[in-house]
Amino acid sequence: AMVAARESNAAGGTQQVDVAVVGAGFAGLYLLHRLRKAGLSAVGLEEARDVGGTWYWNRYAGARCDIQTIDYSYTFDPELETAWTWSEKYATQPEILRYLGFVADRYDLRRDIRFKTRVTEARWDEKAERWQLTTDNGARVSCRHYIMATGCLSAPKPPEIDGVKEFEGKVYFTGRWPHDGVNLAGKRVAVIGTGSSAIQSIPLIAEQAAHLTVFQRTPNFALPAGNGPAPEDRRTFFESDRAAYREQARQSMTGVPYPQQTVVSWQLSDAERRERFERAWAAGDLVHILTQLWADQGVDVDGNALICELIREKIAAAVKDPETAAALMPHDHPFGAKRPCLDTNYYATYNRPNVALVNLRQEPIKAITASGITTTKRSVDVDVIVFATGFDAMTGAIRAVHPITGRGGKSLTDVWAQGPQTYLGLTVEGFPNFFMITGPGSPSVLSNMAVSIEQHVDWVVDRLAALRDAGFTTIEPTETAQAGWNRHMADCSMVTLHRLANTWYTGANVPGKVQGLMPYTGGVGPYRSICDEVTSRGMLGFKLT
Ligand code: FAD
Ligand code: N01
Repeated sequence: AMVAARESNAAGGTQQVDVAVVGAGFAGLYLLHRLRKAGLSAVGLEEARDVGGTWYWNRYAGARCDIQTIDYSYTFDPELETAWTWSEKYATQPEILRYLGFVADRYDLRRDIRFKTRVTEARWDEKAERWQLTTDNGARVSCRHYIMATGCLSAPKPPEIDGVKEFEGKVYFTGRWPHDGVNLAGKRVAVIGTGSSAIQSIPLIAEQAAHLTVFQRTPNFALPAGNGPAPEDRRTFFESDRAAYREQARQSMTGVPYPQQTVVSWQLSDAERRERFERAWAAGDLVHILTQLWADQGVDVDGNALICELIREKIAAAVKDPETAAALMPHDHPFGAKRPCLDTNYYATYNRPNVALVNLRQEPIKAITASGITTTKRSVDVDVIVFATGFDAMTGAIRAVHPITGRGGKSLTDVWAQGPQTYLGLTVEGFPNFFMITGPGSPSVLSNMAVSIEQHVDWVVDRLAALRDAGFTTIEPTETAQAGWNRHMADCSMVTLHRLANTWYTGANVPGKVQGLMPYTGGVGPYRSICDEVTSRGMLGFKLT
């Protein structure tokens, strides 16, 4: 059927499949594998030249995962787990990309993927009960189900600074790094941004460049990565009972097998709190320090402030110049309300003679000029500008397909004018047979994404197979279910501290974007139970026809 479909397309026809999967990252690859096993015909449509998604595009020096790779892996096939061993606690981007290539080969997935193909429009044809997809290279696809596995952090944010076009030097985006690398030797370099991408790349850029100037608007909390071999305790737990290890991750709050803390901060003495903190700091484990210090750290501002203070002490100790150290200390958000970063030589880099920090809170950028960057206080001449300015997160890649037209000619842009509305973060009322993997309203970016992606994909593919077997052709959430999910999202968001920070979780990083916490804060395990309950109660909240 695939061959026939390809041929019909070559002749200017439309490829007919059961399911179109947009994106060939972690999510798209697993979808294609599961759909094939379920006996559904599928095509993958991917803008890039190869698989990998995030790990295809983000090739800047220093790019790594921040969830330990032992956890940031597929778990659906025990044989795959024994066939691949990670070399480090936090693998590099090239290694993760190799892994995804290995997975694509192992399950022979590339043969169903059309690369260099960007989906530009999607329309629901009510009569045919099929989606019609348009792409930038003229290929057309008609599918019963349309699944966007387009990524939460895949649409780079434009620079939003006047004059970028005037600049006569080289400009790079961390999220679109050239494949053959960039030689910065002898160059004067500017990095704009101090999020995770910047914090990973700055130490390596500083080693190469003649001079580096970092332009910081908002400081972030960065924790020592302590990279190296996977830690003994986790490896032992994993090796002793792999199935139990994975199951604990699936039922956990963040998708990493850690228990719920029960001791709250005020039950501990100063010394006990410090002891816990120092142990976590030395462990170099983002999830540990985010969830395991004390039970109120993520839900109570006072319990949280204790940690902020301890981290600021560490910054003061690491950075020699007191003014630079003070500028690097976050004061505007609770720890964890914004994604913390992993530090491999980050703070120490500011002790180098060839590195300077410009605090944009004191001297905002006025413009980029032909020769560099001008703030309200000075002009810095540079040869290279690196934008580590982040992404139009969670909804950017979905909204970039425009229009997505559902029932009655309704456009998703209009339906989401006041912010994304979804049921379970997976589906949207008025858009039959449309699914998002890690969409707004799912735990996604607040979790180990590997675990969340597998859960979403399993749930969606199992439902599609069950619908087919029962003779249904369409599935769509009800208005009531969607409204209920949005209320539940809002209720959950009042419990954690995420709402107290202006971040890409809330849309605050993109001028003009509607503000509101986009990921589900109720946790990975509870979310899984809800999805399972929807199924066990006869597809609660869905209309099937
Ligand atoms: P992606 O990997 O983003 O893949 C989406 C794909 O869809 C892309 O290849 C894109 O080209 C394609 N696409 C989008 N729109 C279209 C279109 N219209 N037409 C055709 N193709 C399209 N998460 C963690 O849990 N742990 C980590 O340690 C971690 N580290 C990260 C490090 C970096 C540098 C970044 C940017 C993110 C990190 N993340 C991490 C989040 C990461 O995005 C997810 O873990 C995961 O890789 C997402 O997989 P995905 O398949 O959902 O999306
Ligand atoms: O993007 P970001 P990122 N002028 O949005 C600044 C994952 N990830 O690519 O905070 C000046 O976090 C902006 O300043 P402010 C991870 O989930 C993981 O770094 O808006 N500055 C901020 O400092 C992460 O959270 C890893 O005031 C401007 C920075 O640019 C997510 O991806 C590695 C500006 C953007 O930071 C995004 O991370 C990389 C402007 N006009 C990514 N616009 C791991 O470690 C933006 N900024 C696994």
